[in-house]
Amino acid sequence: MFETIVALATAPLKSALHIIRVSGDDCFEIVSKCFSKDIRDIKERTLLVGHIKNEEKIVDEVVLAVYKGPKSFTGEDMVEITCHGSVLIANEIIELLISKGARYAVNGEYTSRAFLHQRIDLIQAEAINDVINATTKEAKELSLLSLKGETSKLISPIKSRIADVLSLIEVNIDYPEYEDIEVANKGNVIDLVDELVPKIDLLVANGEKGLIIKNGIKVALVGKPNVGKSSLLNALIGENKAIVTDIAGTTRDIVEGEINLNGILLHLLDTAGIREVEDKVESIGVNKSKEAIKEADLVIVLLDASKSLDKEDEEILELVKDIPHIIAYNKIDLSKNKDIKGISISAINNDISSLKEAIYEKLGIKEETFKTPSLNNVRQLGLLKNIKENLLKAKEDANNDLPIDLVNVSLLEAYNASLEILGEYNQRDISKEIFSRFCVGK
Ligand SMILES: Nc1nc2c(ncn2[C@@H]2O[C@H](COP(=O)(O)OP(=O)(O)OP(=O)(O)O)[C@@H](O)[C@H]2O)c(=O)[nH]1
Ligand SMILES: [Mg+2]
Repeated sequence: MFETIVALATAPLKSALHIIRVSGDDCFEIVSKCFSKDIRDIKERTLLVGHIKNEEKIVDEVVLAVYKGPKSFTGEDMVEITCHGSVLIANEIIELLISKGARYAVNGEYTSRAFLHQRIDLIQAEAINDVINATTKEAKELSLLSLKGETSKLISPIKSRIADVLSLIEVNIDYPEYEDIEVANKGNVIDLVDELVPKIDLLVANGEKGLIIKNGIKVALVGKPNVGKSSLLNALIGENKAIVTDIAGTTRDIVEGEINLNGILLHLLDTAGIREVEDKVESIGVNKSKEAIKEADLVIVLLDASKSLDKEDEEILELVKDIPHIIAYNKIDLSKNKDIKGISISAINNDISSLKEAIYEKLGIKEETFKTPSLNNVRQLGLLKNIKENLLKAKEDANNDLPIDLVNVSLLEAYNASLEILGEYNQRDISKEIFSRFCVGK
């Protein structure tokens, strides 16, 4: 029994039109109570023009898109009411539908219904959110690939290969009397793990890049005072957001900016120059800079090309040594020392292209990465790593000659994690897997 839910699908603002979605077992019944035509017997997807009526009073002239389940987004009987774009009208229609037996939907409920009715898997459900929240064209396109089911296809073969070996072992354990079944041995497990682990490693690497395309990265600009960090932030974002002066210690708090670098969103953090200070406010700023280093996905260490490296620079380089970083020399226009090795820029002259290229290169994103479907959220990546760990455990147990039913425990864990990626965990039926592969019941 699926209650009938109703909600506004468009933003609650004045606009040309609004769309109200209704979905559930009594959808057609409820809509018929307030529409000028009876839609209860509609069997095919159709469009109808008519009036929404509260008893005899006309509320609005509308277009109804009627979807007979299961051929609808949710998989249920569903109606989309397109009305005029006044929030008052939309609310009046929603209230009317609620008075006739619908209830207001909670966040994500239409998508969760689509998942429950197996119209989409969990990866696709997550992708719907990603498409809506994408902040770059590239992120949106990557999420659309997941929505189309391309990402789900990456995990299905892995799930299926684990199921092959798992079911072979289970059959051996459960039906030892059958002689025409291949005997499961540790070789089956070792071959499986050797085949799948490199594939999983590739999926993880692609997924991590997909995560960068979707969410962008945090980039901290750090260095001692006066090297030009705030000038660099301003040059990167193309506006004078951060205060720039020749006084060391100008920036006290983090100043944020954002740019789209060839399709990757960079969340930039300009920080206070790091040095030993007595001043209370500045020292709080310096602590914040150190925190920013720890939180950043990438740190740009700025050095002054017109001066020699000193102890303060060395200390900052020490702070970032275990964090992905790029070293860049600023104020190259002042530098008499022409043979600087590394990236050299001049922030105040907007001569920063070599740094932008270095950032992009460091991310390892290629043209084709944008078109490569990937398991690119934290949940999916965590489960992928879980599959790998369990496969490696199964191989270790097999190599240690543990009984096959014990080796099987980790294999089953890996299989369950692959189901969980697709959101199929609760639908799992291992016996179905077994019987689909073997004629055990013959
Ligand atoms: N010649 C030259 N001067 C620069 C360049 N970049 C910045 N400056 C100057 O260096 C001084 C310090 O610049 P800021 O951007 O405020 O330096 P900062 O690293 O943010 O300094 P703090 O906020 O004090 O840590 C200013 O006078 C800038 O005009 C550059 O590429 N060339
Ligand atoms: Mg500054």
